[in-house]
Amino acid sequence: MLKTIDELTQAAREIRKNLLELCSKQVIHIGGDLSVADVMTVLWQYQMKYDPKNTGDEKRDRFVLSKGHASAVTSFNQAAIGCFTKDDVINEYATDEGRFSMHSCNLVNPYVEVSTGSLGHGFPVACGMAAALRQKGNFESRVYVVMGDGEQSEGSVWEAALGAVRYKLGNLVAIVDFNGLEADGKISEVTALGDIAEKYRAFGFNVREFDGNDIAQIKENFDSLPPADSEVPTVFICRTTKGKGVEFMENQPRWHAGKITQEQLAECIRALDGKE
Ligand SMILES: Cc1ncc(C[n+]2csc(CCOP(=O)(O)OP(=O)(O)O)c2C)c(N)n1
Repeated sequence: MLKTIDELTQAAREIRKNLLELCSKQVIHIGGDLSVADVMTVLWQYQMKYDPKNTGDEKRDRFVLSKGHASAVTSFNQAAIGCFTKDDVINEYATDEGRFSMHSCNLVNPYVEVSTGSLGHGFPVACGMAAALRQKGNFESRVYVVMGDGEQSEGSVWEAALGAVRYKLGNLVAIVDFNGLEADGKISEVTALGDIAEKYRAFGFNVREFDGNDIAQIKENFDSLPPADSEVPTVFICRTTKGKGVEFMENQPRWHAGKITQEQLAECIRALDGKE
């Protein structure tokens, strides 16, 4: 596992390069992959207790990608910790026999705990997993779940939030990738969420709000999580930029999903390497 902010910053850059390479071959949900890339890198390559060689370990942490369309950024992070290779992801993506596609599927990929894609479903399932762990007497494992801000308009999210507090799921860490955009435009114009942090606080969550594209802030918030055997669920409201790291994609709803040309790929890689 990685340890320092420098290592994690470099790793997040590699994840972005992987995403862009794949995006030059296939349509992927690039905007929301890039916004959550820093959080996912710190989560998978630093924070989570997860051994790819022992995926049935009861003591492992669980991960649920509730915004299931961010499958590519998940797969590349899983590749980085040895579940498979980066080239496996690129070569198999969206092929008939492949393990990787536009949404995460556990029928073909054993490193996916729960198949997702239909928004609003992963979070309730994650709450159920967290409740089951506590009922089975496992007070060591955590359940991490990543949601989108657009996804917050699903009613099931708020039913699950009620349950998370009611069942004292201190082992639950919900992460909202608050990039301000969903597929059709601005959150504030599609389904305004108001003060999301205040809403979760009112439900009874331990709320942290920070810059979700700042590796140091992300790491600090993971480092200071309450113990897994505590009784109040945590939510991270991560302020991010959709398309982060690629200038022409940043804050552009058009880049919710798409494909880039080889010329664009070269331009993006140069920019990420700081040569422009
Ligand atoms: C129930 C459901 N409705 C609609 C969609 C289609 N859809 C896929 S992604 C998306 C936008 C989601 O926005 P957000 O959660 O903010 O994700 P991000 O912008 O981070 O990619 C929509 C509406 C879906 N996958 N599931």
